[in-house]
Amino acid sequence: MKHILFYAHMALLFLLSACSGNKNSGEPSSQSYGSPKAIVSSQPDSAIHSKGPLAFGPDVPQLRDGDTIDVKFDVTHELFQVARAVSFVAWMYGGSVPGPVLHVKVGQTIRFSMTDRSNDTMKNMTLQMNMMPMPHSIDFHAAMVNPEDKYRSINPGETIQFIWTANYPGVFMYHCGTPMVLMHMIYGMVGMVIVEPKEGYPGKADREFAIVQNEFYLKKQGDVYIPDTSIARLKQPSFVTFNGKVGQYVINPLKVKAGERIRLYLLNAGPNNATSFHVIGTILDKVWLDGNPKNELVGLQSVFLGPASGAVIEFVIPEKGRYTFVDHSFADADMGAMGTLVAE
Ligand SMILES: [Cu+2]
Repeated sequence: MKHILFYAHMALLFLLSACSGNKNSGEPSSQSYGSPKAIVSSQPDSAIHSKGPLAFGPDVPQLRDGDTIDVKFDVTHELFQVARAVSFVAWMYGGSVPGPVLHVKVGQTIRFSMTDRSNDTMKNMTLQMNMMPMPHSIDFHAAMVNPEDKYRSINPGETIQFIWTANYPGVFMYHCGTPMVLMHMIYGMVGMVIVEPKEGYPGKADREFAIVQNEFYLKKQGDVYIPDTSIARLKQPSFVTFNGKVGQYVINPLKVKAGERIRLYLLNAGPNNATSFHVIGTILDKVWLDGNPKNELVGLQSVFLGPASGAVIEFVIPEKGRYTFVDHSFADADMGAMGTLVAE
């Protein structure tokens, strides 16, 4: 009898462990590691510069169905305006700073393609901007692949293609990893990937926004500005922004309604400084650190994120009014990391 009980007990333990998946990570055991070698070719793979479940913050792109998702965003060098009368030639993913938000879910495989078009766009620019075509690359923090292969630099005119599978839910960063990395990041090469849990984020929100915080380090040169690596090394930003433009949501507030539950996907792209994100007039009801619902914190006045950290933040708008959101490290708010939610 004792033996039967022992075997029944072991069988139950086995069944329980099989159901709960990978005990080490707390994530399902069906994770996918690595992928076939990246392909680099000397031609653009199409005339289209971007495709996939992409949108520019504060918009959150729609998820797409299917196990494999085609995603493409190319690199260009273009003039970008950070603040009134402050523009510089930025290095962009998908034509903006930060790059587009990519939205996928756990288990989906991303078939990614990127052409370095820094040579194309430069043809349209004046010489005094003094900008050369440049090798670039992309590093997805949401992927688990060999960085020497997938995150390698490609030359102007070349295309890199590789696949990766989303294993963990979260709000992840992507960025250019071409040396000098600090320089490529302060030129604008950062962006957000939202990986939803397979079954979606728990609960329901009335409204969603995606916000990337990042720093700009600029000095004036002629009529335009240029990023300055020496002040970036000192970690003394010229501007700190939400989605790339100083105070843009003070000028054009995000519209919400009293009583609504807001879900914010927040990424601190840095590259150097932390953020202490706070919404004046409410409390952060739920915070999933790095966007994984297993990392839940509740009732926070602010959420502190170092560079390359993200969070899903939910809060309720208690009543009609104007709710300012800031990096509560107030030097950063003063340099542009400030926005407004207007509740009618
Ligand atoms: Cu780059």
